[in-house]
Amino acid sequence: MKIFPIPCLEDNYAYLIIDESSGEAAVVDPVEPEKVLKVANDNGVSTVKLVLTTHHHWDHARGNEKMKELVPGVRVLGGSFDNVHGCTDRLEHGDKISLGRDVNILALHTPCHTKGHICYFVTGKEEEDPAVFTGDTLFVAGCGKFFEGTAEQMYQSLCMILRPLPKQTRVYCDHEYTEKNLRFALFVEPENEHIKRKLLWAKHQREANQPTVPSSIEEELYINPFMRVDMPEVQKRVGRSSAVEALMELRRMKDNWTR
Ligand code: GBP
Ligand code: ZN
Repeated sequence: MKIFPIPCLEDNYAYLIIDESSGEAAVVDPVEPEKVLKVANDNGVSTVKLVLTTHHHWDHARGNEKMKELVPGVRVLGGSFDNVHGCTDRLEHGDKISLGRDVNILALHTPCHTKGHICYFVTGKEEEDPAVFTGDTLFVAGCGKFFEGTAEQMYQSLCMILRPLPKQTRVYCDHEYTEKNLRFALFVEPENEHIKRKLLWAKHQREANQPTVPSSIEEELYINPFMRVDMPEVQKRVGRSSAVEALMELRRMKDNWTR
């Protein structure tokens, strides 16, 4: 499979996933449909079969109706509890969808940012690393705001559903927040060399106008404070003694973080 990040709006990403054997494609959160379809055309896509919607927020789902007009017959997938614009197929946790010959997609229900948020775990040929499209649940070195859920739910989503994915899984999130997230991460863990190195790298990437996606699940285990809440040193740093409480406190701190 081939994956193209497509910058949209201010700091969003849509994604194009191509099954090379068939030329069929899926698109993740195509908020600017024309932009996404141009990348598809330029890269030999025969048909866009699927829209994979992570959640109902307008900066992710607003392009769905337009996609249906431009690509008759396209299926629009979205979480059952999320009332997604233009949704044709409501997904439950564990639903499987195939694309072309080699691509398989697994829906992971990761509530909290929104009630019906879905992450998509995508595998291609056996020798290829899998990918996970994490919407606004998991960002590189960060996580989404808790708009429709609790810290308990975000802990489940981040630490019980996403964290156990294969370590080499590539992480494609929906916003370019990496630099700010890493500056916050370094405030939480000032001694963490992985965060320092990643921050330098992220600055270079952005100066060169390049995306900071993908990271990997393994990398997130080293740099993402919200995924590291089980560690005593992180709990200590935020003055909490359980993982869920540390997650709640980290989110509160980040919401008020202005640097
Ligand atoms: C900043 O601090 O840099 N630009 C600001 C943050 C996702 S977008 C903007 C912000 O709040 N972003 C959201 C988030 O979860 N951020 C995590 C973080 O800052 O750590 N959105 O567009 C947001 O989900 C939205 C759309 C929200 C419709 C509510 C509705 Br309704
Ligand atoms: Zn959102």
